[in-house]
Amino acid sequence: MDNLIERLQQVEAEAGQALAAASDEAALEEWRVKYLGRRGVITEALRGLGALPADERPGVGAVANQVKDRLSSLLAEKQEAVRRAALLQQLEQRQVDITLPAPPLRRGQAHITQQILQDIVDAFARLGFQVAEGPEVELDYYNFEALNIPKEHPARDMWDTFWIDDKGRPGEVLLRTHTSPVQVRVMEQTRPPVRVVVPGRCYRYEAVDATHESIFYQVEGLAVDESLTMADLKGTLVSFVHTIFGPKRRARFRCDYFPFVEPGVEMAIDCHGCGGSGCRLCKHTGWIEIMGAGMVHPNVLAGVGYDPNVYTGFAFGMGPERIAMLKYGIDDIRLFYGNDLRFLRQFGPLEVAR
Ligand code: FA5
Repeated sequence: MDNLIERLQQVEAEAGQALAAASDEAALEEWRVKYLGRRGVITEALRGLGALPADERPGVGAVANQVKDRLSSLLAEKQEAVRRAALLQQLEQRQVDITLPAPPLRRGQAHITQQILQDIVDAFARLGFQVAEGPEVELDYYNFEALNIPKEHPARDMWDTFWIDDKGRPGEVLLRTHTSPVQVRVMEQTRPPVRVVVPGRCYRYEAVDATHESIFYQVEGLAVDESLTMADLKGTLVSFVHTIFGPKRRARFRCDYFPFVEPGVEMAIDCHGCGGSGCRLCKHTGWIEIMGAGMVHPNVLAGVGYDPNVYTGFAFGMGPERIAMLKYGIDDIRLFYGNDLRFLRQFGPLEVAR
């Protein structure tokens, strides 16, 4: 028994020295197989165990296990040291110059539609307008009826509508075709004076082309007070045009029809392509229409409980994509929502250094 234990101690000492000399992973593996492997030196040394009397075997077995455990933890330590040394060496060989500037990062930016919406809203905020919003899934009542467009009225044909099949309420729920219903919602909630702009998404069952999308934005405007006139409407909208397009743009108002205003107008600006002399862009008229507007119809005012004999107001509605198209010379509205980054990245910071 003593012999065996001595032999194990001898093996342990020898193994310790061998381990100290091993300096890479291959040598460590070789060492492991040699000393701790199934056919290794320790297993070999324990061959004689069977010849010992039964009561001595556990004592020797325990010593053997302790030796194995110690060697195993020595191995683990050494493996860690070797790995670390290899890593250090690797780092030294592959030195990185941390003072080099990093490659530029692309920074995100607001979508062109959001940018122009912000510009439009800012232009009106300067004139004292507040921002209001309303639901995109709207009731027929707000989208049409309260705007002086009763059921079966032919003016409904002006808006190709997506109807929503709401259980038990056929023909009552729709995707709003314009932001004008928010006029009514705002007036229901407030007393005059009112001055709001309403940016928001609208939906129409359109044949999509270069100037029509089926999902697009509008910005509505509404002002109601005791003595507002057409002059206020014109002054406000001309100021808006100058803020967005520059002080040289001229505005033209002509009669138009919308059931919820009386009188109704369309506003056009002189064509930036030709300065008003006529070109392909303005279809040789010299003018480009940018919005519908008018004095709020007395029926609409009365419908929300405003006395039309006391209060008057003006309202307008424009397509911000079209405003952006004119401002930036974009010739197809489908570019806005085609998710083509080559187009979108033109409207923001391209790259900035970290
Ligand atoms: C209206 O929707 C009225 N609610 C505007 C209004 C408000 C008039 C208040 C009077 C008082 P219209 O259908 O013309 O009007 O649309 C207004 C603007 O929305 C258009 O000039 C256009 O710029 C934009 N627009 C309309 N349909 C589309 C479409 N399919 N795609 C993109 N823009 C559109």
